[in-house]
Amino acid sequence: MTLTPHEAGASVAPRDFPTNRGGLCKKGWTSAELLRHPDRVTAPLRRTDAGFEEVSWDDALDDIAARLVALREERGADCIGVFGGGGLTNEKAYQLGKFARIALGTSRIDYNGRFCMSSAAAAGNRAFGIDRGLPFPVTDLDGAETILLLGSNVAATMPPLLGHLTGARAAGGLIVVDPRRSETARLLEDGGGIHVQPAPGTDLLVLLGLTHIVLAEGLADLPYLRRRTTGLEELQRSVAAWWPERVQSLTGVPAAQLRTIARRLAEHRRTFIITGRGVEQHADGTDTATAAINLALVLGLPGRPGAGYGTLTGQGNGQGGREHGQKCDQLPGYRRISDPAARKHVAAVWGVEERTLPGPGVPAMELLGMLGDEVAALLVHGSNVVVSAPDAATVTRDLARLDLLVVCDFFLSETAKLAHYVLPVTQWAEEEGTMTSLEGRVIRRRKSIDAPGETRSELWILQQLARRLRAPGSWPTDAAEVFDELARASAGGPADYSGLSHALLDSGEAAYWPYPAGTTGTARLFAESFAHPDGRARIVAVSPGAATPNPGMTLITGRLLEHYQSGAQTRRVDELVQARPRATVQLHPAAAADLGIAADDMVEISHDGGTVRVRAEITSGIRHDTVFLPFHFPGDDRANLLTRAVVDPVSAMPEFKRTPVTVARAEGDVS
Ligand SMILES: Nc1nc2c(c(=O)[nH]1)N[C@H]1C(S)=C(S)[C@@H](COP(=O)(O)OP(=O)(O)OC[C@H]3O[C@@H](n4cnc5c(=O)[nH]c(N)nc54)[C@H](O)[C@@H]3O)O[C@H]1N2
Ligand SMILES: Nc1nc2c(c(=O)[nH]1)N[C@H]1C(S)=C(S)[C@@H](COP(=O)(O)OP(=O)(O)OC[C@H]3O[C@@H](n4cnc5c(=O)[nH]c(N)nc54)[C@H](O)[C@@H]3O)O[C@H]1N2
Ligand SMILES: [Mo]
Repeated sequence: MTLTPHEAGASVAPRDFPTNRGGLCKKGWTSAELLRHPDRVTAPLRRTDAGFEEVSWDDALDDIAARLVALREERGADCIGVFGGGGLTNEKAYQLGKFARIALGTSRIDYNGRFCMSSAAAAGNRAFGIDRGLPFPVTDLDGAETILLLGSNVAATMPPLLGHLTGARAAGGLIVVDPRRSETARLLEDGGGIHVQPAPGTDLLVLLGLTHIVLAEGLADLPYLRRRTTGLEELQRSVAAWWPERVQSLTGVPAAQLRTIARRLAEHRRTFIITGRGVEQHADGTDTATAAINLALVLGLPGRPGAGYGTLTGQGNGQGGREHGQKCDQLPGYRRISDPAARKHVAAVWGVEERTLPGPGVPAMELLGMLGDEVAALLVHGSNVVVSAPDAATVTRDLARLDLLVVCDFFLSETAKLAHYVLPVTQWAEEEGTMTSLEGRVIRRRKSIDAPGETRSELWILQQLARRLRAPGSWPTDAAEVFDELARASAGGPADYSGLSHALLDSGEAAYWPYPAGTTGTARLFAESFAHPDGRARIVAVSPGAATPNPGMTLITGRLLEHYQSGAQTRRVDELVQARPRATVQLHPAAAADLGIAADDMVEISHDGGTVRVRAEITSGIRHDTVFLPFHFPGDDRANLLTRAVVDPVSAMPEFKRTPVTVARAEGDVS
């Protein structure tokens, strides 16, 4: 039986989660439309010379499996790549990691969280020994007097979170660090805080400057530092030379503003430091997040009631998606695949010999860089890399060089259009499962309507392929059963879910991981100790390296309220397309005047062979040396035609937010 979303009661009602506060952003209100959208793929598709043709599941799966087996025999299992997504449920993410390792036998799996959470995750693991985006319930923010929000535009990207910032705003303590007067920075126009506008990519210097002031003015929490951290002396040495005037000359942030902020952060006890993609998606993103953590540690925030440090995880399951084995170096429970004890434990749960598990693979950009060469086949689950990966032109070219590209999606995304096979999968309201929120809370997702046509759950697809590949292990399609196995596999790991089950979550209990069997979970981390063996946080001294501003114009990229990610979904919702049909570039009036560009002129933005032509949106809300493009649009509007595969050496996060570009009025434009 097939019900319309309305009949099934699946219209998107605001859910009653504390992260949500009954609010739902614009894209949320309209997402029910996507469940029965005419563009939905509802049968397996095979590419032929004449375009896609519908085929039966058996034909599709038999052929895919046969081609995978042949490639594996000829070239070894590592010639097969798997690309996952942070939108997958925990169950699907877990099963995908297991499928790669024991059904395909490949080490080459990674996922789009590499573009999203990897720098903050690497910094959190390094400093605290654990990576949970917010190590406290999001409602803790409600009582804040001061929140330093770096590179995050929550007003557009996480509107439900705004309710938790009103306390800090009312106290005059919301500090937004963004080269643009973003929607979030605009909240401060009626008082309520400070907007700091550094040159793109210089946040590390701003943070070193703030830490310098805190230490120099005797504002540090020395008893906390002595008792709970290691590495203070090295930090003192590393920030000594970053006096505020020097920071000002490189970042454009006035020294007086830096002093005001440092004092404000230290004066109040209820202080939070929060980072977003704006400071993390850089070639020094891990060090910048580390500098934010160091500042938090110097102020004694992590673990102090009503205070803390955190990062705002982005995708639907951005937190859970990074815990259960989609990462190239990871086994479930956030364990390292190179750790012999973890390998032994997980191999036993999977019913295979430890020696058959592959070792670490390569991170996303390296994996995409192998397409058509070392990697001959790619399975994509929940990412639209043609639009969202840096150096998109190269990625697009190389996808077309694959012997086999299989994309599981609900729509013919720009990536799916290049596939040999597109396999239609269920959407959120059509499947059971769990997601883990940005505060580490595991939440049930329930099926409320049947999926259309021949659509299948990814758990079923993985089972069917595993059988055809004669894989060891069990491949249940019931999400509750998969969750139980995930829970066992995670036992003893940093992200321990072993005390959880669908039944327990169904009881409505607020469940925060780590949740080992026999406990009731962990709403707040770090109250007593950090997750390193000695219980102390590591202060890792970081230095700016090349973090000086670009001499010319710098492109930053990011999001609009109306669109989601690569736009594969939101570009199909009329209301959103009408509101934002195409990309426009934000440009400061002074820069526009210098370049002879007027509002709505066609502008050419170029870097290293890549060019984007879009209309100009002139706004005084951006620095004169900076331009902004949203990355949601396909074709020649793709911001990622300009970004390059430069990555952070620790996290392998690409640099999405600091591309040197030239900007010019497009020749022959007569608008
Ligand atoms: N509407 C909407 N909401 C979304 C998404 C979406 O696509 N659309 N995506 C979701 C996902 S996956 C994520 S990860 C989150 C991301 O959420 P955010 O982190 O809020 O998103 P971004 O727009 O990428 O970047 C935030 C801000 O960083 C600023 N910025 C750019 N460069 C720099 C810099 O060098 N320094 C500083 N300090 N700031 C800089 C930009 O101007 C931008 O305003 O949003 C989630 N929510
Ligand atoms: N220039 C620039 N580029 C960026 C960023 C930036 O700020 N600037 N941000 C980066 C960030 S933070 C992120 S998270 C990425 C996001 O970019 P992508 O990884 O491309 O993410 P989505 O657009 O959400 O793509 C998800 C695709 O999977 C499908 N999908 C959704 N759910 C499922 C599912 O359960 N199963 C399957 N099989 N498919 C599903 C959707 O229909 C869609 O086609 O973009 C990154 N790229
Ligand atoms: Mo993201």
